[in-house]
Amino acid sequence: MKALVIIPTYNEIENIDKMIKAVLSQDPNIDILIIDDNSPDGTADVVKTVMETNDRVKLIERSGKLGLGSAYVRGFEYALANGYEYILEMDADFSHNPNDLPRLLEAAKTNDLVIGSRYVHGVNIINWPFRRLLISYFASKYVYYITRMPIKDPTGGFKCFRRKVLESINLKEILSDGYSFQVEMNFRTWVKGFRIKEVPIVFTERIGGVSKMSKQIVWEAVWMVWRLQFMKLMGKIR
Ligand SMILES: Nc1nc2c(ncn2[C@@H]2O[C@H](COP(=O)(O)OP(=O)(O)O)[C@@H](O)[C@H]2O)c(=O)[nH]1
Ligand SMILES: [Mg+2]
Repeated sequence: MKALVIIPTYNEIENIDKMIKAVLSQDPNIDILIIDDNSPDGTADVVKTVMETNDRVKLIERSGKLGLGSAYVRGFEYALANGYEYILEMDADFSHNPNDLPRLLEAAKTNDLVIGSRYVHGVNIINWPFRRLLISYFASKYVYYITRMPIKDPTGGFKCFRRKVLESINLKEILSDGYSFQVEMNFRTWVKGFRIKEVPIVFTERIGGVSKMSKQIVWEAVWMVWRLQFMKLMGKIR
Protein backbone atom coordinates (compact mmCIF):
# COMPACT_ATOMS: atom_id res chain seq x y z
CA MET A 1 0.00 0.00 0.00
CA LYS A 2 1.11 3.52 -0.76
CA ALA A 3 3.38 5.32 1.71
CA LEU A 4 4.46 8.96 1.73
CA VAL A 5 7.58 10.15 3.54
CA ILE A 6 7.21 13.87 4.32
CA ILE A 7 10.45 15.80 4.84
CA PRO A 8 10.38 19.50 5.75
CA THR A 9 13.50 21.32 4.67
CA TYR A 10 15.18 24.60 5.43
CA ASN A 11 18.72 24.93 4.05
CA GLU A 12 19.42 21.25 3.54
CA ILE A 13 21.31 21.44 0.27
CA GLU A 14 24.11 19.29 1.67
CA ASN A 15 21.72 16.47 2.51
CA ILE A 16 18.64 16.53 0.33
CA ASP A 17 19.80 14.72 -2.81
CA LYS A 18 21.38 11.84 -0.88
CA MET A 19 18.38 11.72 1.43
CA ILE A 20 15.82 11.40 -1.38
CA LYS A 21 17.76 8.55 -2.94
CA ALA A 22 18.25 6.75 0.38
CA VAL A 23 14.53 6.96 1.17
CA LEU A 24 13.27 5.81 -2.24
CA SER A 25 15.62 2.83 -2.31
CA GLN A 26 13.99 1.36 0.81
CA ASP A 27 10.71 0.28 -0.78
CA PRO A 28 9.04 0.72 -4.19
CA ASN A 29 5.77 1.73 -2.49
CA ILE A 30 7.33 4.82 -0.93
CA ASP A 31 6.91 8.29 -2.40
CA ILE A 32 8.60 11.33 -0.92
CA LEU A 33 7.26 14.85 -0.35
CA ILE A 34 9.60 17.73 0.42
CA ILE A 35 8.10 20.81 2.05
CA ASP A 36 10.64 23.56 1.47
CA ASP A 37 10.30 26.99 3.04
CA ASN A 38 12.09 28.93 0.31
CA SER A 39 15.52 27.85 1.55
CA PRO A 40 18.07 30.54 0.62
CA ASP A 41 20.63 27.82 -0.22
CA GLY A 42 18.51 26.53 -3.12
CA THR A 43 17.39 23.21 -1.62
CA ALA A 44 14.23 23.32 -3.75
CA ASP A 45 16.23 23.58 -6.98
CA VAL A 46 17.98 20.32 -6.16
CA VAL A 47 14.61 18.68 -5.54
CA LYS A 48 13.29 19.97 -8.87
CA THR A 49 16.26 18.47 -10.70
CA VAL A 50 15.56 15.07 -9.14
CA MET A 51 11.88 15.41 -10.07
CA GLU A 52 12.73 15.69 -13.75
CA THR A 53 13.63 12.00 -13.80
CA ASN A 54 11.59 10.63 -10.90
CA ASP A 55 7.84 10.99 -10.43
CA ARG A 56 7.95 9.49 -6.93
CA VAL A 57 9.37 12.80 -5.70
CA LYS A 58 6.93 15.65 -4.86
CA LEU A 59 7.63 19.20 -3.75
CA ILE A 60 5.61 21.88 -2.00
CA GLU A 61 7.26 25.27 -1.78
CA ARG A 62 6.21 27.82 0.80
CA SER A 63 7.09 31.48 0.76
CA GLY A 64 9.40 31.60 3.79
CA LYS A 65 10.43 29.90 7.03
CA LEU A 66 6.99 29.21 8.47
CA GLY A 67 7.89 26.47 10.95
CA LEU A 68 7.92 22.70 11.17
CA GLY A 69 4.38 22.18 12.46
CA SER A 70 2.59 23.97 9.66
CA ALA A 71 4.90 22.31 7.12
CA TYR A 72 3.82 18.87 8.34
CA VAL A 73 0.16 19.87 8.41
CA ARG A 74 0.50 20.93 4.79
CA GLY A 75 2.11 17.58 4.01
CA PHE A 76 -0.63 15.65 5.84
CA GLU A 77 -3.29 17.43 3.79
CA TYR A 78 -1.46 16.48 0.63
CA ALA A 79 -1.18 12.84 1.75
CA LEU A 80 -4.88 12.60 2.56
CA ALA A 81 -5.90 14.23 -0.71
CA ASN A 82 -3.71 11.83 -2.68
CA GLY A 83 -4.76 8.52 -1.17
CA TYR A 84 -1.71 7.55 0.90
CA GLU A 85 -2.28 4.94 3.62
CA TYR A 86 1.03 5.27 5.49
CA ILE A 87 2.17 8.81 6.19
CA LEU A 88 5.66 9.26 7.61
CA GLU A 89 7.57 12.16 9.15
CA MET A 90 11.33 12.36 8.86
CA ASP A 91 14.17 14.93 9.04
CA ALA A 92 16.36 15.71 6.04
CA ASP A 93 19.66 15.62 7.93
CA PHE A 94 20.21 11.83 8.34
CA SER A 95 19.54 12.03 12.09
CA HIS A 96 16.82 9.55 11.18
CA ASN A 97 18.32 6.58 9.38
CA PRO A 98 16.46 5.76 6.13
CA ASN A 99 17.32 2.09 6.72
CA ASP A 100 14.86 2.14 9.64
CA LEU A 101 11.91 2.93 7.34
CA PRO A 102 10.99 -0.73 6.61
CA ARG A 103 10.77 -1.45 10.36
CA LEU A 104 8.48 1.51 10.92
CA LEU A 105 6.28 0.48 8.01
CA GLU A 106 6.14 -3.12 9.19
CA ALA A 107 5.01 -2.05 12.67
CA ALA A 108 2.43 0.29 11.12
CA LYS A 109 0.63 -2.67 9.57
CA THR A 110 -0.77 -3.51 13.00
CA ASN A 111 -0.67 -0.07 14.67
CA ASP A 112 -2.16 3.35 14.04
CA LEU A 113 0.89 5.40 15.01
CA VAL A 114 4.45 4.11 15.09
CA ILE A 115 7.15 6.23 16.73
CA GLY A 116 10.85 5.71 16.11
CA SER A 117 11.98 6.01 19.69
CA ARG A 118 15.34 7.00 21.14
CA TYR A 119 14.35 6.00 24.65
CA VAL A 120 12.97 2.47 24.45
CA HIS A 121 16.08 0.97 26.03
CA GLY A 122 18.12 3.68 27.75
CA VAL A 123 19.24 6.52 25.48
CA ASN A 124 20.13 5.97 21.82
CA ILE A 125 21.59 9.26 20.63
CA ILE A 126 24.96 9.71 18.97
CA ASN A 127 26.96 12.96 18.96
CA TRP A 128 24.67 15.28 20.83
CA PRO A 129 26.17 17.74 23.30
CA PHE A 130 25.41 16.53 26.82
CA ARG A 131 23.27 19.60 27.47
CA ARG A 132 21.01 18.91 24.54
CA LEU A 133 20.68 15.27 25.51
CA LEU A 134 19.64 16.25 29.02
CA ILE A 135 17.04 18.70 27.73
CA SER A 136 15.52 16.10 25.43
CA TYR A 137 15.58 13.31 28.01
CA PHE A 138 14.00 15.37 30.75
CA ALA A 139 11.51 16.86 28.32
CA SER A 140 10.19 13.37 27.71
CA LYS A 141 9.85 12.78 31.47
CA TYR A 142 8.17 16.16 31.87
CA VAL A 143 5.59 15.34 29.21
CA TYR A 144 4.85 12.06 30.98
CA TYR A 145 4.45 13.58 34.44
CA ILE A 146 1.98 16.16 33.21
CA THR A 147 -0.04 14.14 30.71
CA ARG A 148 0.52 10.48 31.76
CA MET A 149 0.69 9.68 28.07
CA PRO A 150 2.57 6.33 27.90
CA ILE A 151 5.16 7.30 25.27
CA LYS A 152 8.87 7.18 26.05
CA ASP A 153 9.98 9.51 23.25
CA PRO A 154 7.15 12.03 22.81
CA THR A 155 9.25 14.68 21.03
CA GLY A 156 10.78 12.43 18.36
CA GLY A 157 10.15 13.32 14.74
CA PHE A 158 10.56 9.97 12.97
CA LYS A 159 7.14 8.39 12.81
CA CYS A 160 4.39 6.81 10.77
CA PHE A 161 0.69 7.61 10.94
CA ARG A 162 -2.04 5.48 9.46
CA ARG A 163 -4.36 7.51 7.33
CA LYS A 164 -7.36 7.12 9.64
CA VAL A 165 -5.49 8.89 12.46
CA LEU A 166 -4.91 12.02 10.39
CA GLU A 167 -8.47 11.86 9.06
CA SER A 168 -9.83 11.88 12.59
CA ILE A 169 -7.77 14.83 13.84
CA ASN A 170 -8.88 18.33 12.89
CA LEU A 171 -5.56 19.54 11.49
CA LYS A 172 -6.73 23.14 11.59
CA GLU A 173 -6.80 22.95 15.40
CA ILE A 174 -3.11 22.09 15.77
CA LEU A 175 -1.51 24.72 17.98
CA SER A 176 2.21 23.92 17.97
CA ASP A 177 5.00 24.54 15.53
CA GLY A 178 8.29 23.31 17.00
CA TYR A 179 9.12 20.21 19.08
CA SER A 180 5.76 20.42 20.76
CA PHE A 181 4.17 19.68 17.39
CA GLN A 182 5.33 16.10 17.86
CA VAL A 183 3.97 16.00 21.41
CA GLU A 184 0.66 17.50 20.29
CA MET A 185 0.16 15.00 17.45
CA ASN A 186 0.95 12.10 19.79
CA PHE A 187 -1.35 13.51 22.45
CA ARG A 188 -4.30 13.97 20.10
CA THR A 189 -3.73 10.47 18.69
CA TRP A 190 -3.54 8.93 22.15
CA VAL A 191 -6.63 10.75 23.51
CA LYS A 192 -8.63 9.31 20.61
CA GLY A 193 -7.63 5.82 21.71
CA PHE A 194 -5.53 4.81 18.71
CA ARG A 195 -2.94 2.03 18.92
CA ILE A 196 0.53 3.52 19.39
CA LYS A 197 3.78 1.56 19.18
CA GLU A 198 7.38 2.68 19.74
CA VAL A 199 10.15 0.94 17.83
CA PRO A 200 13.75 1.53 18.91
CA ILE A 201 15.93 3.70 16.67
CA VAL A 202 19.36 5.26 16.97
CA PHE A 203 19.36 9.02 16.40
CA THR A 204 22.61 10.51 15.05
CA GLU A 205 23.33 14.24 15.11
CA ARG A 206 23.66 15.78 11.66
CA ILE A 207 27.02 16.07 9.90
CA GLY A 208 26.00 18.38 7.02
CA GLY A 209 24.18 21.69 7.52
CA VAL A 210 23.09 23.28 10.81
CA SER A 211 20.29 22.73 13.33
CA LYS A 212 17.35 25.14 13.39
CA MET A 213 16.44 24.42 16.97
CA SER A 214 16.05 27.54 19.11
CA LYS A 215 15.28 28.54 22.71
CA GLN A 216 11.91 29.74 21.54
CA ILE A 217 11.03 26.25 20.27
CA VAL A 218 11.95 24.74 23.64
CA TRP A 219 9.82 27.28 25.54
CA GLU A 220 6.88 26.69 23.24
CA ALA A 221 7.04 23.03 24.23
CA VAL A 222 7.30 23.77 27.97
CA TRP A 223 4.03 25.71 27.97
CA MET A 224 2.23 23.68 25.34
CA VAL A 225 2.25 20.50 27.42
CA TRP A 226 0.23 22.28 30.13
CA ARG A 227 -2.06 23.81 27.56
CA LEU A 228 -2.78 20.45 25.94
CA GLN A 229 -3.45 18.77 29.27
CA PHE A 230 -5.75 21.62 30.31
CA MET A 231 -7.66 21.43 27.03
CA LYS A 232 -8.12 17.70 27.55
CA LEU A 233 -9.52 18.29 31.04
CA MET A 234 -11.90 20.92 29.61
CA GLY A 235 -13.09 18.44 26.98
CA LYS A 236 -11.65 20.52 24.16
CA ILE A 237 -9.36 17.72 23.06
CA ARG A 238 -11.11 14.38 22.85
N1 LIG B 1 10.00 23.56 5.90
C1 LIG B 1 10.64 23.77 7.07
N2 LIG B 1 11.53 22.86 7.52
C2 LIG B 1 12.17 23.10 8.70
C3 LIG B 1 11.95 24.26 9.47
N3 LIG B 1 12.73 24.19 10.59
C4 LIG B 1 13.42 23.04 10.50
N4 LIG B 1 13.09 22.37 9.36
C5 LIG B 1 13.55 21.03 8.93
O1 LIG B 1 13.14 20.12 9.92
C6 LIG B 1 14.10 19.08 10.10
C7 LIG B 1 14.61 19.08 11.54
O2 LIG B 1 15.27 20.31 11.81
P1 LIG B 1 16.68 20.41 12.52
O3 LIG B 1 17.19 21.78 12.32
O4 LIG B 1 17.55 19.29 12.08
O5 LIG B 1 16.31 20.26 14.03
P2 LIG B 1 17.05 19.37 15.12
O6 LIG B 1 17.23 18.01 14.51
O7 LIG B 1 16.12 19.38 16.27
O8 LIG B 1 18.35 20.05 15.39
C8 LIG B 1 15.18 19.35 9.06
O9 LIG B 1 14.88 18.59 7.92
C9 LIG B 1 15.04 20.84 8.81
O10 LIG B 1 15.52 21.23 7.53
C10 LIG B 1 10.99 25.22 8.96
O11 LIG B 1 10.73 26.26 9.55
N5 LIG B 1 10.38 24.92 7.77
MG1 LIG C 1 18.34 17.59 12.98
